[in-house]
Amino acid sequence: MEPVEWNARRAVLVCTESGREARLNLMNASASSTSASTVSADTVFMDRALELAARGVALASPNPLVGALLVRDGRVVGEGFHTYDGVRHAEIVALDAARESARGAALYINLEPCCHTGRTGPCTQALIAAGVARVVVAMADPNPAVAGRGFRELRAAGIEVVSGLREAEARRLNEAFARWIVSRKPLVTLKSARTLDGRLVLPDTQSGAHKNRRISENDRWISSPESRAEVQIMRHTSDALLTGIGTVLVDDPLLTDRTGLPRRRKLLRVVLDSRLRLPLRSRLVRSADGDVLVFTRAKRDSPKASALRRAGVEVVHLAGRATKPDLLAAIADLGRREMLSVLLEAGETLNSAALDAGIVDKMRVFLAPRIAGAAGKKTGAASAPKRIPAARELHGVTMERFGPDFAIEGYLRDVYRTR
Ligand code: AOF
Ligand code: ZN
Repeated sequence: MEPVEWNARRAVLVCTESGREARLNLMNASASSTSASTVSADTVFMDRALELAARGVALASPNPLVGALLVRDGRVVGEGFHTYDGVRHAEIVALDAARESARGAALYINLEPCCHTGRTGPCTQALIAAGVARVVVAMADPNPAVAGRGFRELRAAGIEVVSGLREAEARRLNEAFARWIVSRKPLVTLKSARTLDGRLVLPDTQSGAHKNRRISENDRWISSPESRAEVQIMRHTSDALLTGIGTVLVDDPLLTDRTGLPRRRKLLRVVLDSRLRLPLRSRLVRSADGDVLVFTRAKRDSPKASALRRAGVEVVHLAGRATKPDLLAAIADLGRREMLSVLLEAGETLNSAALDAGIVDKMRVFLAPRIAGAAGKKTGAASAPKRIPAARELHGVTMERFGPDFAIEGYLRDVYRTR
């Protein structure tokens, strides 16, 4: 069986790794509505390029997800995808596989070929030298070093260039790269799960704290097993996970990527903890292995900071007077660490602070058709606003079902348009 199968109808990627199935929900559910019977050969090959690109999930960052194939006389003569450690760009992997068969072939690729020298030479020149006749691309490269110049170089060499096929899917696939390459800030996705009476479900309630409360297996979770599996996929496709100390104290979450799928860098687990209250005995600290980072305003040389460092936690001091860590500074720091995507899994306080600070690009809310009732204490409730500001509208809103739950997703920022 193919390790990754592109399912255009449902606009999801089904990824099978060592018998394990995981849905990689990377595409916009509404973007791909073309039925299989009406797609052109070009579209079929572009879907293959997208499918190849998605194999680079968690392996390509901080580079984009790119897949490419070379087709001659209707036959695939070479294909490949980019991983950061593999260094070679996708089109070069495909060229190397096709060798002489590349002459006169068509290249299908989800991202504009580069024309600059970074860790590798310009792909445009390699394609020209190999005698590729036609290049079909889904989207322009948002990287300012390329941004259209790749197309111009290919056309100037007499290569036919077609652009824009499956563009919506391609843009969705590389939205985190687009956000980061232009702004040097990660794409931040706020994820939360709620009951129908609006109670917040904390990120990872299978914790010691909850075990002590003697709640039944069914009541420990409010969102469905299907939703929880989806959240694991969301963690897998993210470079970092951000939470607040409140959530850690209440819930003692692990916050790891447990999909079992390969990743180049561990999911960086980040806690905003202005007073450095993170318990040394928390599961987060006990499992720290170069992948736990705390932003704090506590003194750099405090005994607690030293103890956390000895336990393998990176403690980063945020300067300034405010009592709360500066969200913008934390996000900028994560961008400097080449974190393209941050998943925010926190309580009400941090969620609303993040929304107010304008760091949230995208939201995904899982609604579980259950009622917590009076017993479902509201966790970390933010104080009521003095006045209700004009509500912001999300765009590109889609909805998906996970078991009995509905996941509603939308964007607060067009990452392809703004800085
Ligand atoms: C990739 N993989 O397959 C393609 C990319 O530092 P470098 O040399 O790896 O260049 C990275 C840039 O190359 C990247 O930002 C993007 O603009 C362009 N195209 N990158 O990592 C690929 N085709
Ligand atoms: Zn390249």
